[in-house]
Amino acid sequence: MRLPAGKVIITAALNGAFVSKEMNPNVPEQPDEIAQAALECYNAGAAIVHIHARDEAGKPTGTKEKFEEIMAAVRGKCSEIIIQFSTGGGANLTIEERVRCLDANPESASLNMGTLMRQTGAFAGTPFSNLTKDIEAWASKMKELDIKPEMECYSQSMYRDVNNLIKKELIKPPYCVNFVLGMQYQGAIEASPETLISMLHFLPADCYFNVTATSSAQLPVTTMGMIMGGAARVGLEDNIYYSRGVLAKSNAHLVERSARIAKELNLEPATPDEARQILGVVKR
Ligand code: KMH
Ligand code: ZN
Repeated sequence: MRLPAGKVIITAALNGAFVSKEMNPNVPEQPDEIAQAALECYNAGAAIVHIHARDEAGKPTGTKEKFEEIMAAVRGKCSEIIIQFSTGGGANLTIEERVRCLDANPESASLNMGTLMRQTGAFAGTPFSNLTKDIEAWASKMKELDIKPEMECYSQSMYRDVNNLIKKELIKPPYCVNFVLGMQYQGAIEASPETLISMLHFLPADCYFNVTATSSAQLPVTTMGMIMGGAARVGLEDNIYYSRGVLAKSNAHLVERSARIAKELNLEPATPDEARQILGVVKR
């Protein structure tokens, strides 16, 4: 399903679990840094911020208290933007820790639609586990709490679980799918024009699509997604560079460029309230 004509929805993925200040000193980790980044991204044209929590040492954490702290900090600086918490968490978190963020009552949360295997780094061999029974349980909890799930699909195979949730009415339309392309996990697919077209071709009915692409594919593949009627996710979680060898100065640096390109393509970035209306996000 395409976004309304002339509109695009931009998500800023601020920090993720893997990127660090050593890789790019502008990655926001602590609540006040995350809040400042959210404000700048809102001013640059983002309607949604996708957030992972870090502890004081910068390691991924899943405590309700930390997510509440982040929520209060972001709301204190930017009351408008849609806050999406990650239930992907980080490789060091248990399945229970990953979903505790739902108790902090975000408007939206990511919902990963299948199991992948990490093959590089310190957690090589640790699965990114998302079994159907867990996906169902998390979707039910999000439905109960009126939290809009964004279904993260790393390949077309994950549409089986999307269709399962739709069939069992564990999610409410309109549905939101994020194509996560180019992850270095076993089971993921590349970020390219061909994979994007294929993901779109097999997308189940009544699903809006967002496009995430890693590293140097972020700009071209998310731009292609906008042209095809999708939303775009940019930010330091997926790409720490602005251009070859040049680190991005901030998340807003990346959002500004995508908003500028969108406008050149006659696509107006949706405000958070417009995005809520389009995607069926319940305002807090
Ligand atoms: N960085 C990827 C694993 C999530 O946070 O739930 C995609 C992602 C998933 O953002
Ligand atoms: Zn994430």
